[in-house]
Amino acid sequence: MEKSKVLVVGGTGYIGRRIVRASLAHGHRTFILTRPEIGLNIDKLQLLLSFKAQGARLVEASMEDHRSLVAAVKQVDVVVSAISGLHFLLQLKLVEAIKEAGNIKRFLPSEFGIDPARMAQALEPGRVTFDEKMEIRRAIEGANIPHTYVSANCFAAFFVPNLSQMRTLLPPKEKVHVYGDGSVKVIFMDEDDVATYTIKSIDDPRALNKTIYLRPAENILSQNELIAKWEKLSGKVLERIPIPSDEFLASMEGTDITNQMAVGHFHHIFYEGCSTNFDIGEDGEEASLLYPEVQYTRMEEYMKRYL
Ligand code: GFR
Repeated sequence: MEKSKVLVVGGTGYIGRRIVRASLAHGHRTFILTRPEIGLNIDKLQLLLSFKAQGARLVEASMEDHRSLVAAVKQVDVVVSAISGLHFLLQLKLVEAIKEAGNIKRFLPSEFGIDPARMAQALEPGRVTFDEKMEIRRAIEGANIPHTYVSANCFAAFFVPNLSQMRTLLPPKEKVHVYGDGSVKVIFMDEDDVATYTIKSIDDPRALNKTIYLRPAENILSQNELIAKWEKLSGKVLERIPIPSDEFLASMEGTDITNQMAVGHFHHIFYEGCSTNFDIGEDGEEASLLYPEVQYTRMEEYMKRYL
């Protein structure tokens, strides 16, 4: 079967650039939405030019120009959005364009985190992440657009080398704050693997109108297991400082909105175990079972580059 032509929206972003690379690597004709708003962001422009040199096609369109979006969508079969959390609701315009164009066989909106359908009780203000994703889902399903939602759980770079410490992306040297008793199971994903599983799902009928959960067995780890792996690799012993749940939540007080959102997200992940505290139901599939051929990166491997 001819491989789908893919349009990536948000293709210069943190996960979007990886989805562009995976799409090219898997032999899809790959188109990247190039927005005039890119302005003077030289890094993004040069990244786009490097993708163009690798065979991707840059498609000029603006989220503010409906006709340009319809014309862009008409050139492809599949649209993958990896728009950043700051602009989730711009995707409503993308849904309108896909609805009008009528040719899209699969639309993947910008998800790639915890399953928002399970976060109706999430804490303020971080709940906005999940509420906006659900608004996009309602628009997609209201327009009967064929879709796949990818719940990728925790991007390793934000949660693994730092042993899930907040406000840093680097390993702690002496002390490590432990959430509760550190035993809650969490799923960590190498970002390149997230992109691989995403691209594998776009032409897979088993993923049609389903949520694909990325839950590879060896990456389901507690914070204690993460700390032990790092201590083994680095030869260091870290002093553990337990943080009870209420004390952690209280740390929201008086901090900026970004930190408040993150504290909420961390609480759901590391105290409630929201990435692992449920069984995948009828509306879901697990990626490493669908695609066992993917040699996903284990977290010891991921940590080695930080030694
Ligand atoms: C795992 O799924 C999610 C993760 C999700 O669905 C929504 C949000 C998150 C992450 C955010 C990713 O940007 O939770 C926290 C946030 C990342 C972040 C890490 C923000 C502030 C920090 O201080 C931080 O410390 C590493």
